[in-house]
Amino acid sequence: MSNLFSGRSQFWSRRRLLQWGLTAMGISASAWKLSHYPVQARESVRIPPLPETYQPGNGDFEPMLVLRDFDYGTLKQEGDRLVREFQVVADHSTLQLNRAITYVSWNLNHRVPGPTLRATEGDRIRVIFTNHDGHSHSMHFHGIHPAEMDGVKSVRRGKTTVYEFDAEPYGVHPYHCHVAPVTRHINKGLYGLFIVDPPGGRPPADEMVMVMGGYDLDNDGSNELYAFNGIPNYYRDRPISIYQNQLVRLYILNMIEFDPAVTFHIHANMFQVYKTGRSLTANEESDVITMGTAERHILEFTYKYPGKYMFHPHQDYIAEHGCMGYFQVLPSEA
Ligand SMILES: [Cu+2]
Repeated sequence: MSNLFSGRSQFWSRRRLLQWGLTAMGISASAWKLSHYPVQARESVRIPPLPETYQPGNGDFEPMLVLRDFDYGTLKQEGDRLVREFQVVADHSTLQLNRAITYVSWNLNHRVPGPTLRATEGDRIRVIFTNHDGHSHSMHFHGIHPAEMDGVKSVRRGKTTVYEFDAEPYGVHPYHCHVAPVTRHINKGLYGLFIVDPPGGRPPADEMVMVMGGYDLDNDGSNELYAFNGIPNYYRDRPISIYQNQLVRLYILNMIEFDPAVTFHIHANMFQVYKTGRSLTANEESDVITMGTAERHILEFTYKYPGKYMFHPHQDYIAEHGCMGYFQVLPSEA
């Protein structure tokens, strides 16, 4: 953990860890801050503290923080219009994927996935995108917007471009670099989630984000490693604490290139599926859902019994090469 704060993402890691009440010297069981949560959710949702034994990873960013980190941007009043402004920087950094393998990722705001941008349907959003990487990149959003905001034009090194449009429709949308070869730019780490909340919001829940990605380490057109939120096996080695009998809302996105589709499965439970986040009532109930590349959903579930439960894609090769995690369900009275 000595190099937790090393390198270019020192600012991000330190700031985030401090913000969440953690320190580099010893991760305590301080309560997670709820400052990023919508007002209606803050009052009734409890986020478990990190276990006393929690050890941060040795990389540039903490997937445990990425999990519940939502970027609502900065609100700006411009005349009679309110604009939600986001800052996104493309760059490269070396990820420690496991004890043996380091990998130069191309990423946004020094993390893989990039920031989870969040707005409410109808908000005017402005994304100020600056490219500090040596390669040209862009940000292409899914959702509805004018052609000139579609993000398929390259932004060269040192240049800034602005994407501005109304957030619509409500749902869960990916964004990703759209510079050719797109597969490579996505595989290197240039993707993330754009959550558009319905005007009335959703019921309170412990909300979290998981983005599934792959790493083609040797450029052979297939992935050797996979991950939830950037680092292989992170949540296998550091289970995600949740509370028994409390609703979990999982925003999940498959951005794995080369494999045509993957599933997502949770153990010992069922989830409600809100396809593409485009409805306020569930479309179906299951314990396994199939997603092609760029498909995403909201999954809601509540664990009835305390204990430790796996989640993973049911493609076992992918699960056994990094896409593996656990929920640690704590008794509700804990
Ligand atoms: Cu790119």
